Order: sequence, then structure tokens, then C-alpha cells
Amino acid sequence: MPHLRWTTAGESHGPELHVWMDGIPSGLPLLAEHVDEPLARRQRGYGRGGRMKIESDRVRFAAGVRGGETLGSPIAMVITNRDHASWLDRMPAGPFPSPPERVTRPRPGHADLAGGQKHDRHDLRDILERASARETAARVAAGAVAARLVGDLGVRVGARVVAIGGIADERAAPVDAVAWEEELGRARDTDLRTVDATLEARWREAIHAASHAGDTLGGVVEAVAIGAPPGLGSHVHWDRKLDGRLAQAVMSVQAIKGVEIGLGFEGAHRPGSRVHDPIGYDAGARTFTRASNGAGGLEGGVTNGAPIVVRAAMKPISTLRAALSTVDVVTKETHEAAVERSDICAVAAASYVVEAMVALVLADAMLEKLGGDSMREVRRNLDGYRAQLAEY
Ligand code: EPS
Repeated sequence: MPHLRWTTAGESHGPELHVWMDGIPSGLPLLAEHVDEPLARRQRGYGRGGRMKIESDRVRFAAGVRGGETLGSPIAMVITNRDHASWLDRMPAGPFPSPPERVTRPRPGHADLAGGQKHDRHDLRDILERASARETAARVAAGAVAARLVGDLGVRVGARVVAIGGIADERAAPVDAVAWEEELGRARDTDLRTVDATLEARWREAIHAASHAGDTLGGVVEAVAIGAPPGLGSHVHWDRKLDGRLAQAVMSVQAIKGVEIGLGFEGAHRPGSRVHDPIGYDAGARTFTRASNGAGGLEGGVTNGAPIVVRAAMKPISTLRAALSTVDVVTKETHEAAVERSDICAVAAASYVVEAMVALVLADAMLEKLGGDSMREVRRNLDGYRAQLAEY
């Protein structure tokens, strides 16, 4: 059983999103502003649709926090969907005031058709409301709590965008923790989450052109965790390997179709001498070192102390204004797919979601390694483990 359990509930145009988390120790300083900040960042980014002008995501703690600290009991968080007020006729929990117009023309690439078949629903709104990336706001809230936990233990998680619409960041990636800190810190406050202004301008142009063409764009995001000790995860069994757990969590994010760790697919094309990271030793710091980080901080499913680098490929959003061909699930006639209000490019937003998922997996792995009911106990266990590593 995972040491940190969490789940979300909520439909995109329903009244609220809910997050429930169990396993966060007592005594972690936690205020609403710690969650609201990443929630607000997720809403930004060039290429988002009209919905983000309506929402202003803020968290309300409903359980598990008292006086600005966690209690060790389950944490419940609520985010209001402001847009729900305009959907009372189509999204009531009780009977509809009058029959709503049904969505019957599934969008290729969305969960509409497969979900409709699976759940035997012919109004595809019953599927798309939950499949919507609106749910990622709840993930970011959970991730913010996880980031507080791992941050308290010296681990910083961040992300950047490395490609949009086939235009990739060609600069060499940072290798060590200091260079990563600098890069991610500067990328954090930009609209498309890159430090490269020329690249950002080209991405904006591509998003603008896609918007004019009624099209959408995907891209690649890279999440990085700095400061994790060696020894998180395990080499002994498939479901304890941390690379596998990260891949599953990141792949579950809406619209993600590929996950890589470190060199990922690129490593498959190189000889071993240009993939693996020679090992050194810093006697002063009593720590092992690496000159490169092709492994992305993970070897054998276990952290090796280097920055953990996880890349995710996001497909273009499946709601196209210039709609693709589909079949009406009621009449079986060929039509253009339904067009819902949507984003053109949400890659920057996805970078916050992938970052949240990485923080959640790491929080679980740290609790697994260190244990403890209170933060004081977890910190003491970490100090003991670090002393053991220095003696190794
Ligand atoms: C989404 C469609 C759009 C996006 C939404 C994801 O919503 P709407 O249909 O209300 O315009 O804005 O993203 C969010 C609401 C969000 O918070 O990120 C979809 O179909 O996935």
C-alpha cells in the first residue's frame, strides 16, 4: 500500500473539485496560499481558452489542517468551479429542468467515444466532464501539499517546457543541481515556462498560427527534482521501482502520450560509453559524484542522488475548431466532431501538472524510506539516514 494515498473527484462544469489525501504527517506548515500559488500558475500560459478568464482557482481546506499545520489526519481540499453557475441547467445533480442538448459527436483523440461505449452513455457530456483536464487543478492542489512535504526535507521540484508544436529547445540541458535550480527558477515566471526568449517568441507565433487555423498544438515538458537523497525506490520488485512509479503517474496526466527518464529514447541510439555516468567521489563532502546525468537520477529503479529528470510528451488538445470527421453515436451518420470551448495549447499548464505528479510520487517514496507520524520524526529519520550515507 502506498504511504501517501490521494484521490480527486469533480466534473469540469460541476460545482466543485475535491481532493482527499491520507498519509501526510502532522506538523507540516501548510497555508492556503501554498496551494493557491501553483493553482494560479497552472491557469496561466499563452494559448489557453476562455475558461481561464472565468476561473480563479483557490483552495479551501475542509479537513486535516489546523492553525496553519497539518494534523496527520486526512486532508480534504475543495476548489470551486466558478463556471458552474452558467451550467446549472446542464449539470444539476437532481433532475434536469428541461432535457439538455446532448453531445453525440465524439471528438477523435478525446475519451468521448471509448468512455461512452464503456459506460453505456449516449450523451457524451457524461464522459467528457470527468475526462476534462479541469481535473488537473485538483492534482496541482495535491501536488502543492506534496511539494511542501518534500521541500521540508530538502527536495525542490520544478519543470520547464522544452518543445511546442515541433519547435524544440536545442540548448544542452543543465547537469548539476545548481544549474538546474537557476534554469527552473528563471523559467518559473515566464508565460511558456522557458528561459529562452527567442524560443518563447517562436512558440507564441506557432500557437497564434494554430489558433487561426482552428488547430491545436502539443509539446514536451520536463520536470526535475533536485536534492533527493540516494536510495529512494527499490531495485527488488517491479512495483517498487521508482522510475516505474514516476512513469505511471506522469503518463496518467490528461493528454500525455509518452514519458522518458534521463536520456530516455535518445539513450537507445547511443553506445553505452555515451549513456552511463562515470562515478567519482568528493572526499570533503563524503559523497559520490557524477560528471553527467544520462540516468536522470535513477539507476535500477533507485535514486542515485543526481537531479531526477522526467520528460513527458503531450499530444495536441483533441477539441479542434476545424473539426475532424466523426460518427454520431445515436444516428451513426458521419459528421464533424463536436466543438467545445477549449484551449489551443496547454503545454505550459501541463508542466505544472507533471511537476505535481512528480512531487506526489517523491513524497510517497520519502515517506516509504523514512517513515514517521510527525514531521519532527521524519526529519530526524532523514538526518540519521544522511549520517549513514556519509559513513558509507
Ligand atoms: C478542457 C476544456 C476547457 C479547458 C479545460 C479543459 O474547458 P471548457 O470546456 O470549460 O472551456 O479550459 O481546462 C480547464 C477548465 C482547466 O482548469 O484547466 C478539456 O476538455 O479538457
